[in-house]
Amino acid sequence: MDKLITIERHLIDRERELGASGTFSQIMYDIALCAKLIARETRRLGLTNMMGATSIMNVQGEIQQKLDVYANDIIIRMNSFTGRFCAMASEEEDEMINIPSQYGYGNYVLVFDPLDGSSNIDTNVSVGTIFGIYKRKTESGRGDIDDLLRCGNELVAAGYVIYGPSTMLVYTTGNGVSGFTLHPTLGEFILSHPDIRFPHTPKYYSVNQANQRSWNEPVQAYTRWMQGEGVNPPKKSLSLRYVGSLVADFHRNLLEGGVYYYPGDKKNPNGKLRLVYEANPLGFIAQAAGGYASNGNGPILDMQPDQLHQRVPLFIGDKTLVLKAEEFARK
Ligand code: P6P
Repeated sequence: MDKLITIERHLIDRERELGASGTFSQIMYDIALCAKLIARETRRLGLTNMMGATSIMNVQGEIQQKLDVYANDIIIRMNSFTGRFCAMASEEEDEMINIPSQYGYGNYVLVFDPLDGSSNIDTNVSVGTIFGIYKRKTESGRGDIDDLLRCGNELVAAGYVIYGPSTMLVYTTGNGVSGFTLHPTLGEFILSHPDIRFPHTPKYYSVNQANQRSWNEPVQAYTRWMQGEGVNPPKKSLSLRYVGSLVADFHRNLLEGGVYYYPGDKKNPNGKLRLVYEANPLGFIAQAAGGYASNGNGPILDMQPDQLHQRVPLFIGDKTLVLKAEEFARK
């Protein structure tokens, strides 16, 4: 690689372009540092006492993995004292996260899933952190729930970190998607994927087909269409790739072309994924990369959340394939 552009350099260049104050750049540095700290633990998991589960069940009704707790604590601690945020929300926290008053309150809001797919972590499958950043809605002081329950269209930035064979941080401010790879010896995130866009021809569809019998007929018909049945199926036949880790599936589909979907079913009509800190940030990234995110009937990013942990059916990735899901739903 002839020219090393660190995430710091990239952010400074963007700051100058936008005439920004620099606070956003500072936020991204802090998130990048959290990613480095979490990556360090994921890389040596089998050699430390961080493997396995705690005895704690989170608000999602899932047993917290030790690394869930570590990642959550790191992100909260590293972003509380900076005075850049007025409120935060995490998949691992029942309620909104208040900023201790001694740290001061900033004009930004952070929503995040500290370690998505963590049930895979002990088997060395890629997992990820998902984050979204808003400007505050309330005027000043301590933020409140209205700062957190926001439409995805109001995001000022969103990104994810994928802890895989390499650690990558991918983010957008809505205008282009940039990917950075953590250099293992320099300890810096280096620009490796300058302008990520969904490829024109998709290769994959990602869904847990074990749930197929519990889907409604439009989703079953959509899946059969994916497999080449019905009218005008995909020109290039799609392969099924499903990791069981949203960030890993989303990242592969973003780079190689494809769609991920987790539909509702008879038991869980709103599916499994959460709107505020999973569907919205990834939907914002998908849109910036020429893709689309839908709840099966319309844009995820237009939805007004009414609860912090509300779930939403999610179809995300290649725009044509996601729009096709909406077409099946209308039949
Ligand atoms: P299932 C991980 O728990 C997660 O939220 C996503 O990362 C992943 O795509 C999905 O759930 C897997 O769920 O029901 O297929 O095991």
